[in-house]
Amino acid sequence: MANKKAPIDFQALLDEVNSDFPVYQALDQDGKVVNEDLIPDLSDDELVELMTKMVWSRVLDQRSTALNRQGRLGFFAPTAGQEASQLASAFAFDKEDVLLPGYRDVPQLVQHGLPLTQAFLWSRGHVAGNLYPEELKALPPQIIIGAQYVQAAGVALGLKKRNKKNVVFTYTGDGGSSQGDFYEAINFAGAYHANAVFYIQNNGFAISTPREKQTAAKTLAQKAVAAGIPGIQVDGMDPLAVYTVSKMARDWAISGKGPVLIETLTYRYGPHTLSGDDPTRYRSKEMDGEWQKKDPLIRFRNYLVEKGLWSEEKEEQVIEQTKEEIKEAIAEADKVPKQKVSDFLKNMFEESPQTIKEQIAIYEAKESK
Ligand SMILES: Cc1ncc(C[n+]2csc(CCOP(=O)(O)OP(=O)(O)O)c2C)c(N)n1
Ligand SMILES: [Mg+2]
Repeated sequence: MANKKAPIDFQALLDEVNSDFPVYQALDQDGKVVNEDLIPDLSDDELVELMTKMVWSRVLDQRSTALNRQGRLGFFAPTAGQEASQLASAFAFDKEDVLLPGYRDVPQLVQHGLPLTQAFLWSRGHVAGNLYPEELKALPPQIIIGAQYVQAAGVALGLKKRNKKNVVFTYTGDGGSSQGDFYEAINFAGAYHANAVFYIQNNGFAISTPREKQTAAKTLAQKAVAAGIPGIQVDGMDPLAVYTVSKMARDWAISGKGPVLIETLTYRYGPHTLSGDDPTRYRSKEMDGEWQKKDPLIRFRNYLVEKGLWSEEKEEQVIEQTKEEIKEAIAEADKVPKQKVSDFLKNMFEESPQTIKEQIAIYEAKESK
């Protein structure tokens, strides 16, 4: 074989697989329009509504962190930095669309209709946090990485079979995109052209594991290729680009063409969760600083101020209202009687099997003492 030209060029094959997936962006980091085509057709009121939701989410993150440190909240996965990725995506969906969130997606869930008090109860591991109002089209946040994707594929097929003009939207992370569940779900949903929009919120890390260690693939969006569905990367710090791409993906899925996979490029400013993670062990100050320059709130604020739609006073008002809302919701949560193990067990099955019945009896006896 010496000197003979190789019959197959593996490098060329690889380059083709890793061919460019453009990153869509509407606003640059200063809030200047860089792609007019991606500016959505939202009214002034809707633009203000979206900014209000993003500011609300930032305050919720700050207050939840404080409440957690005071021992007044249980599990909390910080969201600051991901407001465009989370709230601007969810803004493209309808109340009748079904949300399947992960543990970091509580802001979208509350905006979709989960009372904040229940979100806090969920944080505390209270069973009442999972008893959803009938009209809320959502499942509780999934803790098992990627599992919500498989559930989403099933729910999406159900919507399709019932000829519903609605979709499922679901979120996982860069780490989640390595799970078997992830591939199975996009493959199955693709095969059945099910009504689903799948998000990968690529915040660069799965706890401490960096994106480069997650996969040799150049982008996470290109994983869509193997499922035969469109995959797209979007600047996840740019609310208008995230919204536009989401709206288009929803339209595509509803029209019967099948699911879409969206990778949002984003960053979490805080630790993975407040249960002991120290991000300074795996991220540098420089890296944090680079991403903070891309902040979705700064960008959108600049854009809206320029249009005369936003001001410091307006933002202060939203911050104060949100703090008040949080104060009331946590006070409501405090009124709910403490979690009983027996109630937890009773919530597992509609008709408890014998073994669970026995356990319920044991705990009820303990609890009545
Ligand atoms: C199946 C499974 N494996 C491992 C874990 C432990 N775990 C919790 S969060 C996490 C990292 C997930 O990272 P990513 O998908 O990037 O989401 P992010 O937390 O960054 O939003 C891991 C490994 C889990 N919850 N479920
Ligand atoms: Mg991640």
